[in-house]
Amino acid sequence: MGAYVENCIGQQCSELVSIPLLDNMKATLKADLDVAELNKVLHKYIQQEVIKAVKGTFDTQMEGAVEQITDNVTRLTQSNVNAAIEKFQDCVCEKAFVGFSAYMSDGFVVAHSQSLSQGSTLIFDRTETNTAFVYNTNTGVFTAPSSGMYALTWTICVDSRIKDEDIGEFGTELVVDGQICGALHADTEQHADDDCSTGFIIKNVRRNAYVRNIYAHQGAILSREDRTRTTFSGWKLN
Ligand SMILES: [Ca+2]
Repeated sequence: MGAYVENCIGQQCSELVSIPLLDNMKATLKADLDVAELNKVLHKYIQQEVIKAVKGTFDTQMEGAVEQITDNVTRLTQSNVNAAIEKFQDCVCEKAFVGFSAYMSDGFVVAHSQSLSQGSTLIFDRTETNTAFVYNTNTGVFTAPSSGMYALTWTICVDSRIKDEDIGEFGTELVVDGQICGALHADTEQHADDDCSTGFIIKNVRRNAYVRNIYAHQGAILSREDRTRTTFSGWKLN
């Protein structure tokens, strides 16, 4: 071997390594090994380990980044969707019609008229329109589902053919949130000559509204399908 080491030339010498050995004489021997193949294997092994380590770190970081981006996009998208839904719901609520249109029916009006005394609430027992039952046909009170500007109108007709002390005369007033906001009077003095009056108001309503009788009446309110109707209506403006 010694001869091989000594005989090596140029680059070939770098592929040799000298290892001290001991023989039975406990004298140092010397072995020269060719490690060229081992170097190649080690080089390849180290290269693979480095690639594996770098790739592992890169993949982990990329997975984290992708996850973060996905979360952000999901949150942003969800936020936009929720905002769009709320806007749509607000829009739908704002545009939903709120109102009622009530009248006194044929079979109800005469007995109801005769039961009224000063301060009694007029009851319109039937409705053509009554969104979410805002008008109560038992109490005669319209309850605003939300405060805001409302249009309110009522028409009172008196019957010229029904007589007690005299033929038809009724006085009424509109009460909004406990305050008198309008009044009207209908009176006929001649048989077969009915009389009607209409009141109209635009008013901010916070709680409720109703029509009440304001003095002792004569005869009966007129509300007949073959002649005319006595009505009370209201609707929200905004
Ligand atoms: Ca009269």
